[in-house]
Amino acid sequence: MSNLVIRNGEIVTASQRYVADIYCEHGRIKAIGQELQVPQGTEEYDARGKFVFPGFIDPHTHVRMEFMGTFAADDYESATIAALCGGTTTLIDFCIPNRDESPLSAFKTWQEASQGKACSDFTWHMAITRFDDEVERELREIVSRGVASFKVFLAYGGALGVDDEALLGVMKLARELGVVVTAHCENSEMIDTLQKKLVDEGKLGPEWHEPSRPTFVEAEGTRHFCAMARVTGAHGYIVHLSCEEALKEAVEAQLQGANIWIETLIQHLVLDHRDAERPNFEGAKFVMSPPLRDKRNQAPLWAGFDKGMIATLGSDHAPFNMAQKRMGEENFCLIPNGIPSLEDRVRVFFTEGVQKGRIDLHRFVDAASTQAARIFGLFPQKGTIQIGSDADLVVYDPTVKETLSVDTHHMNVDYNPFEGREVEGRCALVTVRGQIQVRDGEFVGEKGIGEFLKREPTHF
Ligand code: DUC
Ligand code: ZN
Ligand code: ZN
Ligand code: ZN
Repeated sequence: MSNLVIRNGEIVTASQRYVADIYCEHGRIKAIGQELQVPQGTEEYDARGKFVFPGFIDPHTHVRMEFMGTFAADDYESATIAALCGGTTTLIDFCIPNRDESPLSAFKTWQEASQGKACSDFTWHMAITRFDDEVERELREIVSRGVASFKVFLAYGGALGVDDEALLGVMKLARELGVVVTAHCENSEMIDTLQKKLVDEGKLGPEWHEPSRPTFVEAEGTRHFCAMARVTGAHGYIVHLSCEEALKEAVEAQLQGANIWIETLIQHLVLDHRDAERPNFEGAKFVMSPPLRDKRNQAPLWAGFDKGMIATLGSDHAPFNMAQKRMGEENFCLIPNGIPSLEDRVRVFFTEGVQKGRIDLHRFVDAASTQAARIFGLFPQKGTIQIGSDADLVVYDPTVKETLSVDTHHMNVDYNPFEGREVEGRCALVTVRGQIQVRDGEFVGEKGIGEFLKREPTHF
């Protein structure tokens, strides 16, 4: 690997903005300054007129996932190539054991799925679908191997969800070990009841998915999880918060002193329930959980980013092809939940957030990169531009306009939820530890170089 100097770009981090050169050596940022002298043979890139951002971090993806009777359509190669083309240089996937599988067995499965395939760096949140002495022993082992966050589902009771006893056990363990508990906050039993009622009434199309998991059910789950965080003192992270009602619960808990961070998804910021009402089963493309909401929830979510109550932006990338979505053609409850959005998360956020004046450039970088690094134990190796950090850099040309489409995206899925939407900006150059992986929005790099990132617990 040759060394690289990126000259004259406008460097933007969560707190700084200035024009300088960045010299990368042996995978790290070695020097930042004006007219840097670099060794002979160093590759030069002129970033004049472009932004240079720290590589973006997606704190929530499902690259490998067995779910609702099928498998997510990407693998570590296709997902990380798509991620990189869109500026994401690190992703945090979920390692999810089946109900009676041991955590270490799932850990091995995720290792095998990723090693030698990932083209960007990655790590996992360890999901807990059962809690007993054996699981607890193995979780301690997994934390010692560098996994500093757990995941629990309050939803999906039959398959993945945990009851309160298990939840308390997990959160007490997390408190002791200093790891963050991430949580899907929707009440499973309430959803079962509402789904059954709608199905009995013959309401079977994708447009009934949202009414089966209304905002007050998510708000209740959110409140419940926040109370658990207060009781145990554990650090909690609410994934994919979708609506104003749940936001109010989480913010109230923050004000009461609970250690709670909030993540929202790009889908919830720009798509809405009308998308799930499209005719001819097209609405199935927009079935995910929590569901796309009424549009009036979007302004409070943007304000939550702007004011710092919401910490991070995720994708919840969960790619299912139309043939898989059709498993639920007769009954919306059987439509695999998920929207593919790993590739487009950053550019849609930039376009709708920064360019439309809803958030500033620093908050954009903070929410799409820095905060995830801080919360999940990757900072300052990832999430910023400073001497000693990994040289994961995105040179972003805001003057290029592109139209998002299934015809040009790199995700291994046969539709794009943002089809026809114009975005401002393209990733002119993307590096992973100093290695050029993307030029002008296309993957030009080396496959399989992605590394598993070991993380230390930091929340004591
Ligand atoms: N929600 C989704 O839409 N897909 C994957 C899992 C989840 O919670
Ligand atoms: Zn979820
Ligand atoms: Zn998810
Ligand atoms: Zn392409």
